[in-house]
Amino acid sequence: EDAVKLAEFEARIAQGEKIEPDDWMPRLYRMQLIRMIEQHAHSEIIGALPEGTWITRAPGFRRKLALMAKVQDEVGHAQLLYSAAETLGKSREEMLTDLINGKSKYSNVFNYPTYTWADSCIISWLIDAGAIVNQMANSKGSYGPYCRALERICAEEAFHLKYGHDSVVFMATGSPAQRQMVQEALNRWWSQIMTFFGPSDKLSVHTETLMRWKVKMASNDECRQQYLDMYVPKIREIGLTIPDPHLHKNEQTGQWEYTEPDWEEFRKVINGDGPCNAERLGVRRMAEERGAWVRLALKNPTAKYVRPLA
Ligand code: BYC
Repeated sequence: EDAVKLAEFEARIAQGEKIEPDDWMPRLYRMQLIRMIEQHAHSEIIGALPEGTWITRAPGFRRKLALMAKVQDEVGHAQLLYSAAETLGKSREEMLTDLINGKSKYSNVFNYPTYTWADSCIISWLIDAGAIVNQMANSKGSYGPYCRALERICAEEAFHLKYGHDSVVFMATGSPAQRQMVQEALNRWWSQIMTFFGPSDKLSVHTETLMRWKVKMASNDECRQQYLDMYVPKIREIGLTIPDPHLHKNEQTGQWEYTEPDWEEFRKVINGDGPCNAERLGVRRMAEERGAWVRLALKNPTAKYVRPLA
């Protein structure tokens, strides 16, 4: 009976139909979607932290306003994504608990520090650009709630991209000190940008299954190649140097060639052992503890709860 259902399910996907929460789906499809959407949601709230720490130190009122709005959007994306994942049967509480306990992953790139204002500008432009490449592709995928969340997220990300581009161009065309600061930030972030799309297709575990079911609409390497096509010229156009002497487009294959990122470091970082993992999860844990009384009060307005001292 399941074989018949599976065939029907795969036929619907092949025809480009959307799968909705109450439709039959294979257990593996459900589990994979929960894993991916949950990780994506966590990436949004943890991703708010490296940029968020620059709100108080933003250079000027306009930049502060724009960054505040951007960071707020990222947290809003997490809300949309947690709601999409909840349609598959895992509660928000469970997801947040798995994040805090280190059981669930989130994007590796947010485990690196933002030393200067320029680091936050590079994230706003070039990490958000990566997110758009990945999410525009996957918004055409098979699971309705995830696709709808991605469409809305991409619309907001497109605005972040403009803000990020403007901030980077401002520095890259500014004083020698500003140019140096933004170049140094690019030097620090380039390898993170390259790993953002996940391991090479040879090493990727889930791509094949996820592409068959149209959860992923492009492989990790396809997204990376598309990104390089779109952004290498834009980065060079403003006079920045990409810190990879091997980066070039092979005109015969039409593929970018580059120094392979350090996948061993990547493996460590996604398994909890990066420069800022403990700090990032520490902040989340604190937020959970401080917000516990609110959640309790919402559930049970008459409960007595002693709010911990800040
Ligand atoms: N970081 O088989 P693979 C944002 C894991 S937020 C960490 O290729 P898959 C922003 C992977 O989970 C937007 N882990 O996996 C926010 C798997 O481990 P498990 C972030 C990674 O799923 C605030 C293992 O490696 N975007 O932009 O086929 C401010 C094997 O990999 C990563 C998303 O979350 C990574 N980079 O493909 C500013 C997009 N890559 O689970 C900006 C949604 C791989 O087996 N996610 N792993 O233990 C995806 O599109 C896919 O999950 C990935 C990976 C392309 C990331």
